Amino acid sequence: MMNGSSQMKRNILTGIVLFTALFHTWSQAVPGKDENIPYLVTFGANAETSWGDDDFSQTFFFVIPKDFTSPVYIRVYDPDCGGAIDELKGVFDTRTSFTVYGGVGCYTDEDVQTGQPQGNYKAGNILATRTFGVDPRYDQKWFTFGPFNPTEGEYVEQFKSYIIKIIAEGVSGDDGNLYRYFLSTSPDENKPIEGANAFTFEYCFRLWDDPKQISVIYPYIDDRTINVRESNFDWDDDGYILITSVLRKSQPLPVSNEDNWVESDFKIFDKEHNTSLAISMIKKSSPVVRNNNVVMHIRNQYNEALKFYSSPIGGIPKPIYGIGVR
Ligand SMILES: [Ca+2]
Ligand SMILES: [Ca+2]
Ligand SMILES: [Ca+2]
Repeated sequence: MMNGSSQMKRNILTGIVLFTALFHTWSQAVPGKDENIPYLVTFGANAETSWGDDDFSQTFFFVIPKDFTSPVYIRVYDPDCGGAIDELKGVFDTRTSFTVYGGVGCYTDEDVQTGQPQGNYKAGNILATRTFGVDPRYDQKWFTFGPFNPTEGEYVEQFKSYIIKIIAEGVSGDDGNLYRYFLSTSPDENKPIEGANAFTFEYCFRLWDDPKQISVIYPYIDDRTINVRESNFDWDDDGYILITSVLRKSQPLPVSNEDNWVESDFKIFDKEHNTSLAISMIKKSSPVVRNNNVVMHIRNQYNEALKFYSSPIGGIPKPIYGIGVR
């Protein structure tokens, strides 16, 4: 049991570590460049979960340092569902809404923190919204939301930053909408903001078809975390999921197959606090699994969702001891 003042010290310390780490990032592509993930994916509300999206909703948060005071834009690549990239079932009849939120609660509301599209997960003020069906104007092209003043987001002292939320939701239809985001200083091109970052609590994305491509995601482990439960959905039994950290070389996790969740628990070591884990996805070479959409989340011992940052906090973890933790 910790007393209030030592808990406060730890919170301040965590804040400083987070702030320092966030401030050294320079990447607001979602998925991030160190993730090597081709696309985010959100299916229409009438899709079957066996196609790889468990809830037809995906929430991301952009973190903008408070010292950055110029307008920002949220750009969406291929927001429409049709044409070259998206996943067809029957005919393209899927409509996807993208809604940008700011203001009090857009991040701190407790329902938002669950990472699930339940309760008040849309908390905050709507800053912009648009729904896309088949639209050749935006096929393999960028659509830009904004400008937004960063102060329209929710200020979060722990991050010394404003947070703006975007929710993609499959309104209707049964196809898969593939897309990407970029937080930019420009409406016409992708120009990153020094020190900004992005994160999600539950990640739904497409793996590459090429089995040589390894995608990696990076949950951040805060200093309250003692145990975690990792959960993956609809992995199609596609090879291996390996955990690497500052302490562990590679620890395999059980993988899901078709339309099911698989969970596993593991202990977090003290030296892993305030660092990122790397969760690497090694596809099997044969038979090659194509169009594999998957979902992943990770929770601590309080059942709180941990954040996957697009640019890993503290950088890509390299094992310092090289322990092969099983
Ligand atoms: Ca369809
Ligand atoms: Ca699309
Ligand atoms: Ca799948």
